[in-house]
Amino acid sequence: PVTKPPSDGTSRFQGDGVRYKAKLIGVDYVPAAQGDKMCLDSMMKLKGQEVAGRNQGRHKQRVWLKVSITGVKILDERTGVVEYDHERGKINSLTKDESDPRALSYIYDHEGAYTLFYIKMANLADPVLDDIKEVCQSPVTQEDQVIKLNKP
Ligand code: I3P
Repeated sequence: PVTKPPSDGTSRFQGDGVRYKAKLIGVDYVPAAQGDKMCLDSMMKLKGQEVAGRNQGRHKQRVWLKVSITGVKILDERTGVVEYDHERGKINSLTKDESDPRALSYIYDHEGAYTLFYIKMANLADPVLDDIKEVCQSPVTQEDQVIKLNKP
């Protein structure tokens, strides 16, 4: 995939970034940041739970997925509350769901605890996968440096 040149201040990922409508299929603790089979097993398990929930009349949580230069944020659609703020450098194993063109997953590494997020987009997942890849691969910007320097 082609990576865009370093941020020149006009990137669509600046500030609030790009917003997508989605639903949270599920969240699962996994033992590692990587592993194709591990991801697929976790996704299959979450999908099973989704089906079981639907059979009991439950609905997936509606969310907004925001992709920006800092990473990915997941907000509750109704309240707008940021439920997850995922730093781009800690996003691993971005996976396209081969069984569902609208779904994707990734693993977030929070101080060595790994959590898989399985998300169903309102539309196709491909453009979102590309956006997340682009953000996670883009070179360190001045803004990142400033954030790092300001951290205690
Ligand atoms: C719904 C249908 C939708 C699904 C929704 C289901 O079932 O499968 O496609 O939304 O999930 O309830 P039904 O046709 O019986 O109404 P997604 O395509 O976004 O998964 P939800 O209830 O979790 O929103």
